[in-house]
Amino acid sequence: MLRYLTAGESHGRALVGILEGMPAGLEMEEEYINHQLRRRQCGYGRGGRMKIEADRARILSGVRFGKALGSPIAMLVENKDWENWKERMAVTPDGEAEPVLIPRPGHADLSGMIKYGFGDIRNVLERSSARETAVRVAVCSVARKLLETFGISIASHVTAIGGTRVKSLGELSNSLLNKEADHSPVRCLDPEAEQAMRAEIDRAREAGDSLGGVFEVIVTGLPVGLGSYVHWDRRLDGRLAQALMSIQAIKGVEIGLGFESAYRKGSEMHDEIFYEERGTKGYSRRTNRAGGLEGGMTNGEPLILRAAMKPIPTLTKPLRSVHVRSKEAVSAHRERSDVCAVPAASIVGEAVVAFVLADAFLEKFGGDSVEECGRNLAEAVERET
Ligand code: EPS
Repeated sequence: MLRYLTAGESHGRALVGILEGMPAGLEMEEEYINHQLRRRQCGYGRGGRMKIEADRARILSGVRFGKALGSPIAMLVENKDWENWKERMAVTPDGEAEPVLIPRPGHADLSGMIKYGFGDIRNVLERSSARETAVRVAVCSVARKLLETFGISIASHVTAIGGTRVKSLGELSNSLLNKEADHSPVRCLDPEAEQAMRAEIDRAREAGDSLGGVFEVIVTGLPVGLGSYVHWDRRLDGRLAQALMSIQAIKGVEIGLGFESAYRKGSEMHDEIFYEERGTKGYSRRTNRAGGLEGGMTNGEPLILRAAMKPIPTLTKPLRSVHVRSKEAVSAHRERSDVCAVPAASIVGEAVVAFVLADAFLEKFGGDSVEECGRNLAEAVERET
């Protein structure tokens, strides 16, 4: 079983992650991870924090001479902003810190404060912050590398921000798709929509407001049969949805046509099956409305997932809230924040999807070394053809 843990507060000294269960021999270098971290930091609509941070992962264990050892891989991403928060986030107190006493609607603030019995909302917001996704992307990059080693590639793009949605999407291979999306400040492939999204972000910033949106993750090169139909917690669609929903601010997940499939007739929904004597497996589909998953398993078609992100709850023109000591009606706490982080969330989406797929891949083809996984995969492909 592949698993990971992260630790760290948004303005603490550093974020750390431990990934366990990777086969030995996987080629791994920090620059591969750092490339993914740079992608996550981009995007029109981010706030002042991203000018401070230049995220880099340091591998602390589990890799030697550029190859995974099969032992836990630990990594560290330092918070540069820590310098400005040393006193307020000190492990050993050195004086008083002004507590945060007004919860922001839509944030973890109020429920977290009540749940843990805190007298300072900072104790909640520091960990509930999406800053944690930096180390998630770092850790999940290793899973991504494993998938890439076996020809599985992951890409993403933004399909909506605020009221703007992309109209059409051309057919692009995953490497081209990511190249083009990374080129766009909002990771959008439709130039007209891109302009409109930027304008919406500008307007929201001026109005002290924030915006959400939708991103799509596409995975190609998947073998048939990852996941299973035999038990609820082995169904890959459920596992992918859980991973995407675990990203801060995600409120909805779709697979393939998703909610649209509820309104179609069976004849307009299901992807008919054909058999042609070409390619590695003879079966083929001419449509992919299922989004690459049937019965909780991959069916060999590209995996298509979408996630909806709500607008960030920290507003410079705050909503109504309550002072937790005086119980007076006041405006919500203001923190420096982003106006829109959907482009960054799409990179986090790629990362968490990579983790779930790598886990499912190792369940089926796993071994102690990458070589052994390769042999298992090759055998299965041979059996199928
Ligand atoms: C976040 C608030 C902002 C974001 C942060 C997530 O941070 P700050 O309060 O320091 O301005 O920039 O995101 C990141 C730091 C990051 O690396 O993505 C929040 O409250 O969730």
